Amino acid sequence: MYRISKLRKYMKKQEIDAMIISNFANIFYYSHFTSEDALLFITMKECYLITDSRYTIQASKEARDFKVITITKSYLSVFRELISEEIVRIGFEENLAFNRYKAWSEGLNKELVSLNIESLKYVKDEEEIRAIKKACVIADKCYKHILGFVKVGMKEMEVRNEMIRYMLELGASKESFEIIVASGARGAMPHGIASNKRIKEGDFVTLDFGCIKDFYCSDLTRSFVVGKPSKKMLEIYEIVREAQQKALDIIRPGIKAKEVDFACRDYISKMGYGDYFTHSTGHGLGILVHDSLAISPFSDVVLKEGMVFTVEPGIYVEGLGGIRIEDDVVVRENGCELLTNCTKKLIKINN
Ligand SMILES: [Mn+2]
Repeated sequence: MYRISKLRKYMKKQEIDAMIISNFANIFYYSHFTSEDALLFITMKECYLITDSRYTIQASKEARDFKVITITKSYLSVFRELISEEIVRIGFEENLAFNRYKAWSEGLNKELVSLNIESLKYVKDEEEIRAIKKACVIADKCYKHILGFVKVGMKEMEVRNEMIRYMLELGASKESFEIIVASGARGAMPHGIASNKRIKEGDFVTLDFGCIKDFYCSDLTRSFVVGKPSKKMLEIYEIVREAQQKALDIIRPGIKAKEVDFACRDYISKMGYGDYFTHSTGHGLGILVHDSLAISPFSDVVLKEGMVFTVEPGIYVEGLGGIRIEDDVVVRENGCELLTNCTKKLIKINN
């Protein structure tokens, strides 16, 4: 109930009497219900989970702190039954589907207020960190495995398929997003998902991947080389690795997210590649692979113990290729703990 009391504290501050929750990540976070076909309705006194008859049994088993209501006609008609006189202002998540917003604002005759409740999930509890760690261990093992699998002439897509197969074999429920396998010049696309391109001698290959375990995500990136690397790419690799280390070194409670970003960015700029680091340094990670915590030049969020996020600087040179190194970390009392631990030494595959 700790998560619900945090939410209620926030509702009180915003003068909200009840909150409608419709995003899967939030439904799961507050209720432990594992399907997205539901809504939560949380007042200062009660917690309701509204779902249809396909999920009634599952909901009563999973969402133990919630009263389960089986929908018969529509969500609107259930709300009408639940909403008493004393409920005046009702909160909803900012990305509520417009058709729902329209139906409920017209049908309820109450003040509906859009709220961003994402920051309530930034700090993870130990149960969440345990799940993320499990997902990270699978990703680490997958990296090690795939280094023994990749060969010159193999298609990026074959690498992707093997990564998915292997992570499932290790107990992942699925990949946490579409896997990026970007080799050679394709590496200059930070989000170059696997294609039918074959990996050539001399190509750097960037793998960006992760899995879902116990409903939590991992997100890991490594670049390695097949054959002999060019001098330029070797130089870029070392700059990215050093930039990432600079960010990891300054992470601790009390500093701002943008300071972590600047630690990477300033070093990359100093080394002459500032224009080639084209994205933020990292993002929050949890039930969603990208949560709204941004480790970017614009983020004034102050780091707290228990926050989990990625640190992933990269350098991308069109026509040449790209390098990115990404780890997942949790902020601890005196610094940060790495959740992903596979090697960052440049791996050269020779076959
Ligand atoms: Mn990432």
